[in-house]
Parts: sequence; structure tokens; C-alpha cells
Amino acid sequence: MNLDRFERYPLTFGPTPIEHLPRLTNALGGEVQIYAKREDCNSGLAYGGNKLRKLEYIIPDAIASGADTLVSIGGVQSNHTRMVAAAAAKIGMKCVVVQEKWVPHFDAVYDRVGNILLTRLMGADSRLVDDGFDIGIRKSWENAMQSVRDAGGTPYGIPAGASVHKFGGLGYVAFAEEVKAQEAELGFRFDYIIVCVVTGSTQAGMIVGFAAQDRAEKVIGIDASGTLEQTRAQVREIVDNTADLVGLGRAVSDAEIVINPDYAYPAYGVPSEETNDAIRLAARTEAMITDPVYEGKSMQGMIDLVRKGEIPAGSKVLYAHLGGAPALNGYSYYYKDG
Ligand code: 5PA
Repeated sequence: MNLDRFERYPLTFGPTPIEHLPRLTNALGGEVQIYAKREDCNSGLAYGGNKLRKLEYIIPDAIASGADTLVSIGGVQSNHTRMVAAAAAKIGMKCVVVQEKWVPHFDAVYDRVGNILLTRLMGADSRLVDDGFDIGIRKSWENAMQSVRDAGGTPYGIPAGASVHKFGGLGYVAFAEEVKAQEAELGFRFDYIIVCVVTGSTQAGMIVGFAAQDRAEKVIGIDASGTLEQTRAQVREIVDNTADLVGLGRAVSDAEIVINPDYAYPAYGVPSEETNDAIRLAARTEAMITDPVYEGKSMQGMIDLVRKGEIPAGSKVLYAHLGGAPALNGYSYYYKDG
């Protein structure tokens, strides 16, 4: 397997820390040791998060294309569009982001605070449109690309979550190598890796990386999309494309793609009572902040799998914290009493 032949534009601090979470471990019975890999603290660019590892492999292609404007898409509180706006600011390009109404959530300041505030602050042209949730290629995104051309600019398109971009899966392949090196230092191996999945390239990259170590089925994706079949199909496609690109040298089987759909309810972007309880527990035991759209749901999933014994006693679990905390500002009413 070879990642070195792909150019990488550094946007992160480098390898992210792994930390033990002793109080969360004890709150869950103390039989399963919980650790977190802090992708949420991976950069000084606008609070960082998982998208930056992906963008590190995409930005060189954008620069080489001669583009002057990055164009991308997400929901109103998209972390991804925040990170594209950050990358554009950092490399001195313009940025247009389409923000769709992906979430049936009504908060007076939902489109003024958190991610979208930061996106605007970094100079991106943020365009609110009415379309609902869909992780695929969107007409509104194609329209935005055309509007840049019509204005005499040269757009470079980055799809939702940077996922179905040809290089979208590369960023998280290296995650597996990084974990392996950190395990050597820690002196043990993790039994499970928990990761939130929506547009798919984070988990898909991890699957390819861990497949090279023959343990991809230990990566448990917790679906937060609520559209499992589409997410699973997209992960499958990105796994195959990425495995090919890096020369994995074998096919990845369906059994190596593990996605649990049980925690996405009631809808994408809407937390359940159990999601909010999980967010509170992580905050109160470890001061680790998770959000109601993504990480709160994977936190909920991990907590439930430990409590039910599906993650057996004696296991060591690595929770991949992918970022996303700025969205909390758009959900203030849920947490007005803590
Ligand atoms: C996102 C995605 P994937 O989309 O790669 O599956 O990652 C899921 C995920 N955690 C997990 C956080 C904090 C995320 O932001 N966010 C999207 C966005 O527009 O922000 C792509 C959906």
C-alpha cells in the first residue's frame, strides 16, 4: 500500500493524540476501557475536525487545476463547509458553499451561529437553499459551480463531506497507520474503533487502512444519516475506489464494512433523548464536547454497545472524535438547563 505518491497539503498539526477517558470508563461500569482519538483537536484552522485530513489530499489537486474558487455543499450547520471555507482562506482562494435545509430543526438563530457564522467570517459566500437532506451530488451544487463560471471564475468542486471526490478516501487511510504506531507506544491494541458515518469517506478510508492490518471489521460505523442504504452504498464505493488508488492489493469484503443503524433516530440532525444524555455524560465525566448531529450519536452508540455487553468486558475501545462542536450553538434550547 502506498500513500506517499499522493501530494499532501498540510492543514493539520500532524498525528492526533489518543487519550484515556477514565471517568467515562468508570461511568460505564469500568469493564471496558474507553479511549478517544482527538481528531476534533487536529488543527488551528477554525476549530478543525475530520474534513481537514481529507482536504489535505484534495487541495493540491485544486491548486493544480488552476481554480480560483472552491465550491462545496452541506447543511445549514455543516462542519464540512466550515472546513472548506477555512482551507480556501488559508490558501488564498475564494469559496462558495451551498447550505441546504438538511435538518428539520427550528431555532431562531440556527442560520446565524456556530458553523455558518464561522464560514461567513472566513469570507465564504454562503448560499442558503431550501432542498432537504441528501448525501449525493446535488443540482444546487452544480448550479453554484455554474454561477462561478458565469461570473468569469474557475470553480473547483468538492462534494458533500468531500466523500465522492476521487481522493476523498485517502485522508483516513493514514489514520490506521497512525493508530498502529500509537498502539506500539501504548503497548496494547484496540479491540474496536467507533466512528460516526454519514457521507462515508471517513469510515471508508479507515476501512482501507485497517484492512491492510486485517482488522477492518473492528471499525464500527455508527450511522447518523438515517439513510442507511445510501450511506452503506457510498462507503462501499469509496472503499473500492480508495483501495484501488493506494494499492491495497485485495478486495474488501462486505463483512468488513460494519455500519450500525440503531442510533440515527429520530432523523439526521435531530438528537434523541438518548443522544442528549450521551452528550451530557461525555461532557460531565471528561469535559469532552460532542454535538447533536454526529458525535453525540456515535457517543450514544458506543455507550449503548458497552452497556448491553455487545462490546465485551475486557475490551479496549477507541472512540474517533471527529469534531463538530460548533453546531451546538444552533441547538441551545435543548441544553438551556444543562
Ligand atoms: C461528519 C460529516 P463522513 O461524512 O465522512 O461520513 O463523516 C461524518 C461526520 N462527524 C462525523 C462530524 C463532526 C462530521 O462533520 N459532516 C458533513 C458536514 O457537512 O459537515 C459531511 C456531512
